[in-house]
Order: sequence, then structure tokens, then C-alpha cells
Amino acid sequence: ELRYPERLNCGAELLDATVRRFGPDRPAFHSPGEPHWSYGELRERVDRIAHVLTEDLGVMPGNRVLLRGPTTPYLAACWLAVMKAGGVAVTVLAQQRSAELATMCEIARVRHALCDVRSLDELAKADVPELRITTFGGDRPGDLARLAAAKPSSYEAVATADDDVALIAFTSGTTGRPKGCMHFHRDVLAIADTFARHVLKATPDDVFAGSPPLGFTFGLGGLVIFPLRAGASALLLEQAGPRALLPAIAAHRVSVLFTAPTAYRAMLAEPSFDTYDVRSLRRCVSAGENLPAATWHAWHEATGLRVINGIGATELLHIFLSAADGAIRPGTTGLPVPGWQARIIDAEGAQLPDGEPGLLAVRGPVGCRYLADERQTTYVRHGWNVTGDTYVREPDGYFRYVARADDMIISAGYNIAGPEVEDALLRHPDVTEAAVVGRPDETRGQIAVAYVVLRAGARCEPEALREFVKAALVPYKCPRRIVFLDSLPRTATGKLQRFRLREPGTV
Ligand code: 3SK
Repeated sequence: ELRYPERLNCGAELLDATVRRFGPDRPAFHSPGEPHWSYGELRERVDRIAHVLTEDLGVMPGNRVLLRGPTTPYLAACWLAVMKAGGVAVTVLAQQRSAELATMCEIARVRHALCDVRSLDELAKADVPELRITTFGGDRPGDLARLAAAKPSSYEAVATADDDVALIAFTSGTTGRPKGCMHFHRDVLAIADTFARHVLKATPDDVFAGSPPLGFTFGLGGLVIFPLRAGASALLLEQAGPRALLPAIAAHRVSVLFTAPTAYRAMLAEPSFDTYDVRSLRRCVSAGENLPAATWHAWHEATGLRVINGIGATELLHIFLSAADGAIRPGTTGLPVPGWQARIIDAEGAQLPDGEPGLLAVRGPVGCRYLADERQTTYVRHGWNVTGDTYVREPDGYFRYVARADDMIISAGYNIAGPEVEDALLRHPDVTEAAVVGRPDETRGQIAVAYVVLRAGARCEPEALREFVKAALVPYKCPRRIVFLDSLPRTATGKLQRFRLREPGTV
């Protein structure tokens, strides 16, 4: 069981305690074309910003501070400064538009924002009463870095309680009004002391990198919290698409990679893949979406590396089911991360036997706490967090993803799990992306329709793909229709928006 002192500031633990342990000279953050920031330099910058927050901006412990911008060391420093000043970081995505930002600010009662000048327009347009925006990365007189330069280089962290709220992370799932998930100072450390410690086994010599932005807890954990807790360093990339990842891994000798299944597939589809030296990689983590076995095997074949699959949730901050090394079983997500428990339940909350699909329910050191949202009672039932995923627990204890609970296709009385059909399609050499959804049908109720993106330059007949799927799966699972698209609709965090494929009017 994890135990933390009653007085706990996660910013001080991640930064000051790490400097005490490893000294100030080790690298903390790298960014392309810039000299790295050592831990000592990072701490100085963070402490100066914390002084500005408290002295110039009047941020009091418990005040919510919105953070917005591309993934940079400076944005990470702002997050740490808010932690040390006892504020509550409201992390949002650089792509979020003014109306979404206004809703989040209203829900979280945000009055302060630190914003990269490049992400200012939409925030400035957002209708938020009394919002005080301080920009960084520009050369205006009120720029944060200018204010910070005049401040002392050390700052005593506020003695927050372990269960004071440290951050509010928004999730909108794929639809609906965003929900703000509150996480405590101890939660921030708990994700590092469970997943990063026991599954990643991060070391101070690791160099982390990846594609999820810091406004998504997958990225905040993988690119800031985990490396700092281990005394390691992170490469922070403003452009972290699959094309940018490969040269970055090679140039910075990245050893721990955080990204999503689509990015693994896109990297493999790069014609120049073989020209990049990715031998520095030691850990490749995939989350954000289910990792099809076909993608796992393709990455393994190309690199010799065994991808660490994981499922996480903004509600639970980070990954709670996973496996590493010899414990990995391709095609499954893995086992509960040490510290976590998981079970499969029916709609009434009763535990189901192994082998039977049902709802995934988990509990552990972090729990869902929606801010003023009645959907809390749907997510947390009888002390278990019900994630909305349909899973099977295999007799050996491994958890296998079936589908999002509302994504099962029921066609002529047969249950079809879209992800299983997608996995079969992705084994075809010409297919890079696939999404299988149910569309209404007069005779069958629903039919499975596959939306497929082909590799650049590839040509393939729908019937050939249907035959390919039929050779792998029982024929009733074969999509009745195959539609070719240039890309699949995704959220800003890269999650497939199946509902958009189901909308009337979609081909
Ligand atoms: O959405 C996810 O799957 C996820 C994965 C890891 C950490 C956090 C999240 C939200």
C-alpha cells in the first residue's frame, strides 16, 4: 500500500526531492534545437514563476490556474510552479476552441491562465468573466518570463495536504459536456509509484518522449511526472506526429516512448522507417486506445521490442492495467498494475466469471472525482470505477479488451466487437487504419461497416478485404460494407470518434 505524509506537495516531491537525491546537474528537459535544462535550471525557473504566481498574480492556494500551450519545457515549468504554489492546474489542450475553453473555465471556476502566446487567440476570445491571462513565449512587457526574471531563484513550496486538489483534468469522452476530474497531490505521485515504478521500471538514465500533449494526463504522466520522479529526462516535442517521432528518437537517444497505436502503425508505414536508428528504445508504451495484436506483432518484427500495452483514463489519471517484459501477452491489455484491483461485472454490479464479457471495474490508489457532475454516480458504483469498457478476464488473470461498452454491434442477433474485426483488417499489408461500427439495417437491425485507410499508394478492392477478414474470423463478423477514407475522425487526444462514423449522412 502506498503511504504519503499528510503534508505533501507533489511539485516539491517531483523537483526539490529529486534535486536533493540526484544533484542539480542531470538533464531534466530537452527540446529540439535548444540546450537542455538541467534539474537545477528547471528548479530555478519553476521557483521564479511560483513567485510571480503568488506575488504578482495573487494566486492563492486552491485557486485554479488554466495552462495552455504546445508541449514545451516552459509549459511543464508552469505546471510545476502551480503545484509548488499550492494552486490547482487546469490542463487543457492547445487545440481546444473558445467555446470549449469557456465551458471548462466555468466548470472549474478559473480566474487565472498561463498561456503560450501561440495558443492565445482562442483563449482571448473565450467568454470567461474576470479571467486574467498571463502569456509566455513572447516579448510583451507582461510576459511571464520577464516578470519571473526579476524574482528570487528559490521558492518554498506551499505545505499542501496530500488530499488537496492539485489538478483538474477534463475529459469529454467522445461526446457530451466536459467533465472535470479532480486529482490530489498524492494521486500525482501514486501514478509514478505504481505504473512507472513497477511496470516501466524507469531509471535516471532514461530519456522519455512521446506524442500525447501535457493537456492529456497520458502525456502529463509520461513526459513530466514519470521522468521527474525517476530523476530521468524528457524530450518535449511541439510537433510530435509519427513523422517527427522517428528522427527525434534517433537524435536524442530516446529510451522510453509513450504513444498510441495509430502512431506505431504510422511510424511503421513510413517509407524511411529503416533509415532511423531506434536502438536506444527500451520501453514502448501504447495507450489511449486498444492496441490490436496485429500492431503489436508488426512493431515487434520491425524493432524487436515488445510494446507495453496499457489502459488508462483521465478519471483515474493514468494506466491501471498493463504488463511488461516476459509478462506481456499480445492481444491482451495485461494485469492490474501493482496497487490496483480489477474485475468484470454485469450491469447490476455482480462479478462475472472468467471468460464472460462484461464491464471493466477497477479500484486503486486513484479514484474518479468529477467536479460537480452527477455522472459521478454512473462512473463510481459500489466503490468501483466503471470505465465504460467491455472486457473479458481470461482464466489466467489477463484482461482482454472487447469494445467500448456502447460500441458492441448487434447484427441479426450476433454480437460483433468492432475492435476484433479491426485487428483482422489491420493484418492486411495495405491497411493502416480501420474502424468498424454498426449502422442501422432494416433486416438485421445493424450491420458492421468497416472504414478503412489504405497505405499511401496502395490499391485494394473491398471484396478482397472482406475475403481476407473471412479467412481470419467467423463469417458473421465480416463487415457487410467496406468504405475507404483518407483518414479516420479523431479527438484532439487521438481517440477514434466512432459516433461520427455512425452519424446519418456518413457514407
Ligand atoms: O485515455 C487513456 O487511455 C489514457 C491512457 C493513459 C493515461 C491516461 C489516459 C487518459
